[in-house]
Amino acid sequence: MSQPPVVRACCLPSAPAGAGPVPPPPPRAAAERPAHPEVALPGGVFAMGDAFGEGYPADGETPVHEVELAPFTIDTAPVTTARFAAFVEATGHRTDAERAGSSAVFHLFVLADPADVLGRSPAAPWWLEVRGADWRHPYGPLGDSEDLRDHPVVHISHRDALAYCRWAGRRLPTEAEWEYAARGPLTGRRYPWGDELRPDGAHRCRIWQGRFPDLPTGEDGWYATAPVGSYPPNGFGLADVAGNVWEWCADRFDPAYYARSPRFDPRGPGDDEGPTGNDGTAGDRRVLRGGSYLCHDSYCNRYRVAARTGNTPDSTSGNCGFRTVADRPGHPRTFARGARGGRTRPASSTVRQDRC
Ligand SMILES: [Ca+2]
Ligand SMILES: [Cu+2]
Repeated sequence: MSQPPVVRACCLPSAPAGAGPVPPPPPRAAAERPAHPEVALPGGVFAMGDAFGEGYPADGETPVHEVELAPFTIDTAPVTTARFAAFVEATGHRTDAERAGSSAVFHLFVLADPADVLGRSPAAPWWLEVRGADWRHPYGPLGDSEDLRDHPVVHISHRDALAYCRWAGRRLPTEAEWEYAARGPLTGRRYPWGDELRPDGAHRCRIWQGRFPDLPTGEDGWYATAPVGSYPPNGFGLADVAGNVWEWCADRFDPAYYARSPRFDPRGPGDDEGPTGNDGTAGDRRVLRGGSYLCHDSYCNRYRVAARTGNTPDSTSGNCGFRTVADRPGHPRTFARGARGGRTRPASSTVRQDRC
């Protein structure tokens, strides 16, 4: 057995909500589905993984390996609060954060009575568990998301994202699809736009500016999320892959996966592949990509395009959202294997917030 890798505190709290399975909403009739600004990608072969050796070893960004994908379409930006609101209005979906009654909010941004601050993460003390924080109240019950309609929706669990996808007739990207789309036409680069974080001094993504975690400068005009598309898109037309919010992918997360993943359309470890993840939750974690407004080189460089992390499927926080993909008509994924059912973690009253 290998040693459990050290989890480097990052900008993503793990918070088992224990809310039970989310009932699937009925799929929407095609004519009623919301339009997603999206881009059609040709697929093909690309080099997946960290060519610079800059990832945290526990994340498993290596080895770099060739992956081949079928054509697909992908949202040009994360799903916004407005789009998610349309889904909730149509289906009555209650998110995991709403069912749990609380979610994790970054300490400087809390809009709540002190009595509604339920706890602080010992390992990542910038995360506070706030009663009443959810997608409608990203910073707590004393604020709302009315002014954030064009921002990425947050406090979304993997299960919430899947429920949205079922309704919208879409799906979550596989981790490989996400990285291929995020890289754009560039090969082996560090960021979606090249190798330099700030070419000519320009901010190219919504990440932490200033001293983390107590002194944000808001140099680019934002402190938390920014409206989607606030920065130039990559060469495929995708905005906000680096920074802004973490984005759920379909796959289970296993740091050792790249060493054994198939070349064609890898979809992550299956239920039958034994324990995965480095936090002791066998096979439970799902992949998250892209980093968020809390990432900063001083402690978490996961806004790089190869960076990966995972979290339990019912975890929610103020920096976690998603974007969706769809197969292209006439281009079915030809490498399909059997569908896998999800597992639900047992209910827990403990909130673990040990990551960024
Ligand atoms: Ca992102
Ligand atoms: Cu981070």
